[in-house]
Amino acid sequence: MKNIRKSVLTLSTAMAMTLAAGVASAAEKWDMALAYAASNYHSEIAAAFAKEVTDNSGGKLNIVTHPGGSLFGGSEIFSSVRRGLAPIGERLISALANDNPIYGIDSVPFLATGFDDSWKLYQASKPELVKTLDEAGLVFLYSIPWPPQGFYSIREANTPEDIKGLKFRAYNATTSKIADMLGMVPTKIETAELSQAFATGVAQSMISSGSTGYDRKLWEHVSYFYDVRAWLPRNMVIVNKKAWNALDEDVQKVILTASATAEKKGWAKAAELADWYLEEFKKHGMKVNPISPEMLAAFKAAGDKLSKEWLEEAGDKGAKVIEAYQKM
Ligand code: PCA
Repeated sequence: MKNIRKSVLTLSTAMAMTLAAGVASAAEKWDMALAYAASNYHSEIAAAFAKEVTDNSGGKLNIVTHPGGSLFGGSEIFSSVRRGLAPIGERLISALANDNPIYGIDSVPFLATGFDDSWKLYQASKPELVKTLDEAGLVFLYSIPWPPQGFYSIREANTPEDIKGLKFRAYNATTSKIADMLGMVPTKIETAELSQAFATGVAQSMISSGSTGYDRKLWEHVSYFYDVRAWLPRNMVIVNKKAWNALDEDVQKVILTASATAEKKGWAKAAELADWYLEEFKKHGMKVNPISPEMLAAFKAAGDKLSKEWLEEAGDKGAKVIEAYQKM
């Protein structure tokens, strides 16, 4: 009898322990897909965001980041989050411009070329961006810019003649089209494959920020960086709407607070690092120069055409956003 009671007791204790463990491990795990290097500020801020959510959600949600395209490659992240294959991810917004022109507004050439204007353009376009994402089954969390975009070339580029025929690495429709207009040969390549592409000669030029060239040690393959400041593209962090709706309201609040923190840090960090990257280029022997007037004129002529094209595609909605931006 004594023995039986003991084993019953043991059993109920064991059950209670299992239950408690069950509650403790009930934290949902979200894998967060990131395309850029773990050491890039976008990824570092995403990691801090994930930690803040994990720490503050009272054990209900654990977000784990996967940088460098290790969960999904950059070009797969948007559709993966839409389809719920990943509940959360970060994507370069303008890479989606073929889906909807509103995604391309931050890459309209020479529309916003510094951080202050870029912030205004973001604020002016945010309601339309959030709405477009909502219609696609996504919840928008935050958006952080890349530093101003410059031109990388293996050849010295003083005149448009100098760059004709160069193989050009593109990351969105705008960069592809500019390359075409300037007689270069564009190919889309994600940053994860960038060093390889330049090492093997698949790419010989590109438009990007100092940040991406720094992450991929492009000084090993490219000698010239021209500080064009053509635009500041942004990344955004998005959540699958079904996954979002399944969360308790208090967890949603924790996420929104962490998003606001991440965004604030991200804008400050991008501005702080913009010139630093270019100094690092110089230290590694790259020639960093302003763009020549002739080259700038060529970029601006291509930019004008693309701006007009964007306005036509974006119609009334686009015109309203531009108007709001210009009033800010
Ligand atoms: N880096 C990213 C997007 C813009 C940027 O500065 C890239 O080159 O893919």
